[in-house]
Amino acid sequence: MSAVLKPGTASTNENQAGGEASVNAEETIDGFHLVIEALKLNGIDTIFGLPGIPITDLTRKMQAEGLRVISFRHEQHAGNAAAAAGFLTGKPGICLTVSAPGFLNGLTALANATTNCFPMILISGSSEREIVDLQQGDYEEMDQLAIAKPLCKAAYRVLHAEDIGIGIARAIRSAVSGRPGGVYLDFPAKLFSQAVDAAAGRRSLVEVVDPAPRQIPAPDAVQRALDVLKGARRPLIILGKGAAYARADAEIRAFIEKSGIPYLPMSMAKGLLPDTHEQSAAATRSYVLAEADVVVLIGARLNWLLSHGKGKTWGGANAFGRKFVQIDISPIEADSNVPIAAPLVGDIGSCVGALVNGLGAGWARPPAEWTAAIVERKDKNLAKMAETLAKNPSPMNFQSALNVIRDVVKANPEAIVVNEGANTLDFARSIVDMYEPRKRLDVGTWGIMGIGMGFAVAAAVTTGKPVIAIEGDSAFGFSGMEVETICRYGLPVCVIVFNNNGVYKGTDVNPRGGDVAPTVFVKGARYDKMMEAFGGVGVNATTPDELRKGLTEAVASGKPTLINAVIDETAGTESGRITSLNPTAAKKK
Ligand code: OXK
Ligand code: ADP
Repeated sequence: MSAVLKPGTASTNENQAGGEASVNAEETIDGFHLVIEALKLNGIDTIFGLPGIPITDLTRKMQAEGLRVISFRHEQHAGNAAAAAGFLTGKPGICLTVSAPGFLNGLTALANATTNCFPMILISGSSEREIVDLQQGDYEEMDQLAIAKPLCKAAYRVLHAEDIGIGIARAIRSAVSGRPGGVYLDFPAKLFSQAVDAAAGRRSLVEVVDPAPRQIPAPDAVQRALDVLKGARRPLIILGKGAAYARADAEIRAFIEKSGIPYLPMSMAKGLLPDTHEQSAAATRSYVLAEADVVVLIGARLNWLLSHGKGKTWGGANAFGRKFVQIDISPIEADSNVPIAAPLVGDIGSCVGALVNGLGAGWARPPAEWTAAIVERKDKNLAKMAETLAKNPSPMNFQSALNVIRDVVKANPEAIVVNEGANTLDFARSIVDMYEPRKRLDVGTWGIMGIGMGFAVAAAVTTGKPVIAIEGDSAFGFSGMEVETICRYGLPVCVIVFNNNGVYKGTDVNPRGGDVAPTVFVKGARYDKMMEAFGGVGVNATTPDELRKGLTEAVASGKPTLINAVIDETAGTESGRITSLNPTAAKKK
């Protein structure tokens, strides 16, 4: 039932003086149900959240009305799940939290989603406006809207039930149109019990038409990009997670294969084309970045992950004259770090499609000396990697454990990989090949820790595919309690904790004695027992064979599993491959 009757209009015969018609005229719908109906009208079927005042009843009613409600143990992970769901489905992921503290817990995920250009909506209940605004000390008093605003793409508050439809429509359109991002929606507690005439209430709901409209690039901008590209001797394409999000898989493949230009996938663009593709230059990243004379950025920003497009990574003084073509939906992204010779503003499908058409029959593939030099270096690095992976040290190191996961992902290319940590992240990125688009979720633009279990839950819930979460032991700690959530919903998630007894490694020593060093954890911890505590499968793997058996069984059975992969505690580098960002470590070098 999705409507309520106004107080005093009970549906008994004695009150129905006007008969059936007058009862219908008196029928009302409350805020709870308007929210639910507005979400359903827009194709939202899953809510990630954590119940409590004032949204507990909303979660119950949502479930009763057929929405899937996935309840977490901490709002940050519900928020991360919503963000990942947004990336994976292209619809805004919804996170629902209580007021002030719950809202704040969800805010990190909202800000991270915005930074990553993932569409999500954080809906938080809030306390009584009149008391909050006069700062009279309400239960969980906080001006949530003001706090959320600088951390997301848009923020709205709905005060009247008849505005719920518009509020939700604005939130959806804001989250997915243009550059996607996080949106905050503030629902004061009183909103939920407000009742309005049912027919008028339903008429106020909005089904958003074309929420993420295509944005066609200007023909002169396309021509400019083609002209720059045609002058290239050493062209390179960089695919970012925006390219994965855009679902322009066919256009991107056509552009790469028709142009013959080597490409480099950013971490979450891995699999857009299989990592084994002959034009992938991932295994010779430093070389191509330093040498390319024309770089086509497709849904990738020139931020820290690409060394801001300048400096040593890009060949230093040799870089003079390099030109960038940048395809992005945001018109203000170009020139953010270095001048962009040919900005191409529009949605990736339309922009890349236009470039494919523009290549024409007369297109000359890149000079063989460029592509051959890449292949030579790439083959050398692949051979070196194969040699490393063939080793079987005892205890396991990152590479020998990841070699197993590499094989299992190859055999199960539909599996979704979630990856966080420092060394665990950096080694996994280059060792575990991806074969299909949008199968890799990781720490993204911020290098954030704590996304692991939230992303894993979202991946399992939205796709139903096996999920393999490759987790550093430190990274896992941020969201570890959500293994209960994974067990509660019986999700096909296998968590592999790379346990080397600490952050980066487990061998740091406090020079003064006493407490252990800040980077060290309990030695020999058994993370697998955490999964067993909630009825899942726990595996303690000390060899690649044990890891292979545990992971293969987990993927086949779909049972929640946690594998404690025991890694040499001396293995690992401070901050993995980004040691240079760590001031102390950099000085030591
Ligand atoms: C890549 N490579 C390979 C392969 N793939 N060799 C052989 N075979 C294969 N398949 C080579 C590649 O050419 C590089 O060598 C090297 O391996 C590393 O590749 P890659 O792509 O991983 O590149 P790099 O330099 O590590 O990438 C830069 C980066 C990336 C910044 C984009 O590091 C990144 O996404 N980092 C995220 C880090 C992060 O967020 N950490 C979390 C914070 S940790 P060369 O010789 O060509 O260079 C934390 O919180 O504090 O420490 C903290
Ligand atoms: P990576 O970290 O993988 O390099 P970034 O997050 O830096 O990727 O870049 C993603 C970029 O993709 C953002 O600048 C964003 O505006 C852009 N983007 C996202 N979706 C689309 C789309 N559909 N069309 C065009 N650009 C998009």
